[in-house]
Amino acid sequence: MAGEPASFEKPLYISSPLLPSIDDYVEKLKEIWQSRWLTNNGAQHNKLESMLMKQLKVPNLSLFNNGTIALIIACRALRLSGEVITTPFTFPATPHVLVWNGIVPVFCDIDEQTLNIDTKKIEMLITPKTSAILGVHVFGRPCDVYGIEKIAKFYGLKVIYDAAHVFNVEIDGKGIGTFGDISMFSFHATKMFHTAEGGCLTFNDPDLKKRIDFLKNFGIKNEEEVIMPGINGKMNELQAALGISVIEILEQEIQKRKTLFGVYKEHINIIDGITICSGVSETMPQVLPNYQYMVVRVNKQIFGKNRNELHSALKKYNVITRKYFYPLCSEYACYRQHYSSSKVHLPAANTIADEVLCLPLYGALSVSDAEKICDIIKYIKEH
Ligand code: T4K
Repeated sequence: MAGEPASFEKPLYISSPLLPSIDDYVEKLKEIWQSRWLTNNGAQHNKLESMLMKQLKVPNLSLFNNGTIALIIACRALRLSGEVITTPFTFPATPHVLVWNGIVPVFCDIDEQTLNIDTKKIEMLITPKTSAILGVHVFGRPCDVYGIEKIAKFYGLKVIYDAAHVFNVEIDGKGIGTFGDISMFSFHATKMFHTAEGGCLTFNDPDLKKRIDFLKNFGIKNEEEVIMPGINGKMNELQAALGISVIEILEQEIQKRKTLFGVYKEHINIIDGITICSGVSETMPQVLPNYQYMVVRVNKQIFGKNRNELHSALKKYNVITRKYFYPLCSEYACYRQHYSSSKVHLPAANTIADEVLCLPLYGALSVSDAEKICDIIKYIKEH
């Protein structure tokens, strides 16, 4: 049997931002300096908006200073109120944006395979106060978009998707941002495509564009008219220029991640008790994947150690993993008292939150690093 693998010299994190050459970015900064135009619909902003419409295959798109503000505005733009059915297995931003709109989040259990909102359990949570369903396409796996659409149509509900994890994903050849009424993409530094901080909304209804753009710019219509209580959600020129530089090298990053994903798959699938639960599985041939995250589930009975033990053991080898998404949002002090937060109603979400672990995946990771991480996991299992 092979000996104990050596620790990594420097910590390996779950992600490392994709950075263009500094010279390329400086060239774009020079254009900004010359224009003396730093924000409010500048040239870089408008260029990135059109580039992203093509990249994401969507008919309408509005850029934002971050994904959370974008999602807050999506709820406003659709005039949501009362209750919105969502998932507890997500980043805190998802339920928080509802509360910032005076809406009560109602947590629905998740599907064991996709880790997304369980379509079969949505209908029983609908009340006269329900105004929408807010799904999250977790770790690159799309929600059951057709099933959700059917329910929403039948009950007259709006559909919003938190698409923070699915940049570039397509379903049946269509950009994932074309499903539902509005989708939100996050461009945070930890995402495959990023603008350091940033995000966007995508939508099919062209009439929404004006309302969304008013809402992200204080509701200002012109010098003398403010027509709604908007907020400041604008992406500035420095962010947009970074996005343009990043998009130019994105394809290479996707290919590198694809290779690494394959390496993980080859080595992890043979470790008993560890299964990959991110990206697209063989059962989803209609989905174009994006390789945003490498997330595994740890089955204690088979692996011999639980998720927390693996998380701590990996740290000793300088592999800094994350327990996304533990704890569940339904366990936060601000949501724990909600009726829908009861563990009895969320069995799958509670089981999965205790078993998931996010491993390093980014283009700058080498194939041998990915192989070594798998060897370390094997070694931890055996000792
Ligand atoms: N909805 C969902 C489903 C989301 O996942 C998110 C964000 C949102 C909504 C909100 O979108 P934004 O408003 O953020 O646009 C990170 C990100 O900050 C967050 O954007 C992301 N989801 C979430 C899944 O991950 P943290 O608190 O875990 O980040 P942090 O700082 O611990 O970073 C993770 C690792 O990445 C670090 O261990 C090291 C590495 N890293 C991080 C940064 C910031 C770098 O190497 N360089 C960096 O600049 O939330």
